[in-house]
Amino acid sequence: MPACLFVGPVSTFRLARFTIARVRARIIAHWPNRMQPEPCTYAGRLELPASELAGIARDIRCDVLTMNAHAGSGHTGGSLSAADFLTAILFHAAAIDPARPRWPDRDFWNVSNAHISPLIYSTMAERGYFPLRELLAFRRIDGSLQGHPCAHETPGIEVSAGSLGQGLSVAVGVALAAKLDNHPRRVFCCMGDGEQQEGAIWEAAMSAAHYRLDNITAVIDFNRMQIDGPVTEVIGIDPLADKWRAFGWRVFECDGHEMQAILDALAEADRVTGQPSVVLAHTVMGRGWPAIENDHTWHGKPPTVDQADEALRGLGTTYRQWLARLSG
Ligand SMILES: Cc1ncc(C[n+]2csc(CCOP(=O)(O)OP(=O)(O)O)c2C)c(N)n1
Ligand SMILES: [Mg+2]
Repeated sequence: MPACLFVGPVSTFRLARFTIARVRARIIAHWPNRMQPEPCTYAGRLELPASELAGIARDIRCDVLTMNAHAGSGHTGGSLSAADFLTAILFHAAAIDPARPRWPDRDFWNVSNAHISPLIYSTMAERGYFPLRELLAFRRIDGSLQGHPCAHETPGIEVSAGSLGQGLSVAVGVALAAKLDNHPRRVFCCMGDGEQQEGAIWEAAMSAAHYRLDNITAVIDFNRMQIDGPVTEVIGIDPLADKWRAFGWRVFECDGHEMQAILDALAEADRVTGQPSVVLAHTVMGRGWPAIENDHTWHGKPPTVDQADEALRGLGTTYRQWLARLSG
């Protein structure tokens, strides 16, 4: 049989199956209650203390490991390195209302290095944007938590992302709009260190300084690793702090795994007037699972169930226990 006669119907069948799955996913995502948050959510700035935040960050790491193993897919390394400062933003610094993701007075937060979606979703679920059990549908075509975040699929995701270098431009636009509206909104934008190689970041950095946007805080996951190896070996970004200073930003540096140091840096950034601020959070890729720490090959890999179990035991639980917690 000629190949075209064989391939044609198979492709048509696969396309039809894909289309049905996508339509089904959209119906389920917009079905009442499907992505409704758990009843207990909190509006505004939580300002939880560092000791409590550290425990939440540990739970979030357990979520990341479990959901990635369950999905058989997902970025593990950066999700573990950025866990502490994203916890600090969502559970301490940012005024948000997970029950009303579009609350007009909310602070704005986005994660530009959006391949760390397991962390984004885990932190959102723990904060109450949607039920924890949704994490077990991560990367499923009929789920609402796609590999790279989609604003149309997931309540609370402000901007679809995954293409590096774009998030700061969005954040600067929101910060500028807030200034024009005379609104006290604060804007938080997380980025990767390898992502600093993207030229668009520096255009956004220039405009934020030009417009004296003191309502924006960028936080960089300075784990010194990226998809292909150490950042210094791909395209070096040092001296990063001097570069941001030269672009007119106030720079703060902290141990990105020391919760109180993160809170202090965010608070200092909040007090800056007349210029934007950036926090260089010194982190370790894979932090929390010693076997993979500083190993760039874990940038985009999920653990197997056995590996996740080993990692979770190091965090004081097991894969089975955490899967049961997420299953509700
Ligand atoms: C514009 C663009 N170019 C390339 C990629 C592919 N890519 C995804 S992650 C990544 C490395 C990012 O490094 P870093 O920001 O350090 O993230 P980490 O590895 O620490 O999680 C690259 C090149 C992309 N997503 N977008
Ligand atoms: Mg990195």
